[in-house]
Amino acid sequence: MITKTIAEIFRNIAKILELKGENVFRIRAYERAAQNIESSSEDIQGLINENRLKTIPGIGSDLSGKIMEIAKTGKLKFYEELRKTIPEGLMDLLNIPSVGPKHARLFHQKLKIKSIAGLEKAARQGKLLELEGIKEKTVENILKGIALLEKGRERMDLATAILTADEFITPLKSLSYVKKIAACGSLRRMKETIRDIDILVVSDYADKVMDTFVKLPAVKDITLKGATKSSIITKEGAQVDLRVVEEKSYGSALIYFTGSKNFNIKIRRLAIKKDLKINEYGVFKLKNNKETYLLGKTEEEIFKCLGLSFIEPELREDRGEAELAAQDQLPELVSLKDIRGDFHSHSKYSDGQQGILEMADAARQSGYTYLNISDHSQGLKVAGGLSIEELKTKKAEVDKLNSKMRNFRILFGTEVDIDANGGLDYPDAVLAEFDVVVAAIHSGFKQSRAQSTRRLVSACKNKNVDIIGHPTGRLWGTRDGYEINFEQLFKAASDYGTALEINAYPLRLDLNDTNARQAKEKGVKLAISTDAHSANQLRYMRLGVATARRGWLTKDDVLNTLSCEELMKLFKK
Ligand code: DGT
Ligand code: CA
Repeated sequence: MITKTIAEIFRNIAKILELKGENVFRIRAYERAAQNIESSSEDIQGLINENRLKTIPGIGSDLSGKIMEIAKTGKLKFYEELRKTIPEGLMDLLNIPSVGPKHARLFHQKLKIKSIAGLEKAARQGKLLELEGIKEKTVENILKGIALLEKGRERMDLATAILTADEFITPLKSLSYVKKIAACGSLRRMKETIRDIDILVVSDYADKVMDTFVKLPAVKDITLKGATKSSIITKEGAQVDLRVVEEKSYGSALIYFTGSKNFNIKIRRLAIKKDLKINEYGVFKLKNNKETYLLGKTEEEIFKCLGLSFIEPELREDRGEAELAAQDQLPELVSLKDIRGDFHSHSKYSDGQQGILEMADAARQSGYTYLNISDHSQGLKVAGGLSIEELKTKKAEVDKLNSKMRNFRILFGTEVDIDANGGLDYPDAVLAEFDVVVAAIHSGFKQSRAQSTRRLVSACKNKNVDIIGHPTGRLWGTRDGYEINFEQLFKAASDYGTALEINAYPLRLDLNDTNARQAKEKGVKLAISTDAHSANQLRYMRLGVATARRGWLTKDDVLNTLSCEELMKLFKK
């Protein structure tokens, strides 16, 4: 929690300074500090206690003093004062993807705009067009940005949902009168975005559970407090529902509240065919217009009684899984323990937070046997892309580190930029030197569908390219991806033996579940990668694996279930 508070305050300071047109280095310092605090591999509270904050890059005496103040008081005087210097609401404008500080200042000064709602109104009334430098296209992008932002507010990303659920599940789990507890709903199905969090508890003391639940520190408002169901809103604005059931209903309540709704309907129909009734309380036998409880304690016994093999939560979307479960034909889904390495990560050589060795150590601790350090390519200056000269230094370091490693290999890789015409940002001779080449688009998001597809297809054709990174380029809550013709991309990937990435970064999850499933059906191999920019972010693998499972992928469909030796053979195509 403290990490989140500090990072948020520092980010807001950076925003206010931006709005005031202050020195860019000062702004950047706060942003970097926020980022480094979030990605620190050491516990921030621990560092505060031991007075070791200055070991975090970018934290000097000034910022460490400010962090201490926040830790002690929950607030920062400097920030409180700074906030008073600009109208409330103006800062929100900077959350709109296409609005920078220059425009926000302009809107405020010339049109007295103070909020997102005010900006939307002015945009719709054509008032922004009267300002110098604002074109039709700018207004269009602002309105699109506002819509994206609103959409993002309705749902949270999966990583945020997991953390939020943990703030409730961890303290409740430790109570002696909580017998069982689990997250259900879209979170248990690991959907890429979550509207609200559903938690299920078994307890003989429902009233006590409810009392504790609504008083937990993460709670802001209580919307409902009942005997078996309560609902709260967290400080971040997320809704959490908690239900308490009896032990004999746990399995049926799990199935019901895990959903999806369409899956539940399917299951209910199957039950009816067997003269049974299923609801959240159990499976009931119908005889002479009388219902008798049959079972309901576990999901396993319920699936069995309906004549189905166990259906993993990630599959429960009514996409054919119940039909296959009836024939015991469900695929055996890939799981986190099958993953032996990661193909996409960044080090300090480009825009990562840590050095190669620290990244490799973290990967090794995850039980991996390889990690591809795929820093950006030369043209991508904003992300610290490496010149051909710099590649030599990096290669020397990778070789040196590898010579000392046992049972682990650092792969010398790149995330090479695909240019506007489908060309790659290093010549073929340079690309041939890498162990693993990930190729990805980072610009030209507004090109036509045909052109975007051509770019990706041409990257697939290059024999040095092993994987296409974040194939659709979408960044959830910020921008939709470029449009592509998936049929053509899948065909090219399959024809030329190029894998497609499932990028596990929570705001990307790209390819998504449905695209990944289609790709598999066209014979394409998938690579699940985290795109980690810090050692901590290697943990996002879990989200990528969940997306793969939602896409029905088995171990055989996923490249990073192979050993390093197998891969090196495969990539020498
Ligand atoms: P979301 O929108 O991300 O919160 O998605 P879910 O799936 O968590 O949906 P939610 O929270 O509305 O409901 C949780 C589960 O409860 C849902 O997956 C299935 C079940 N459920 C909710 N409403 C209905 C309904 O009208 N009929 C049936 N059969 N099940 C329902
Ligand atoms: Ca839900």
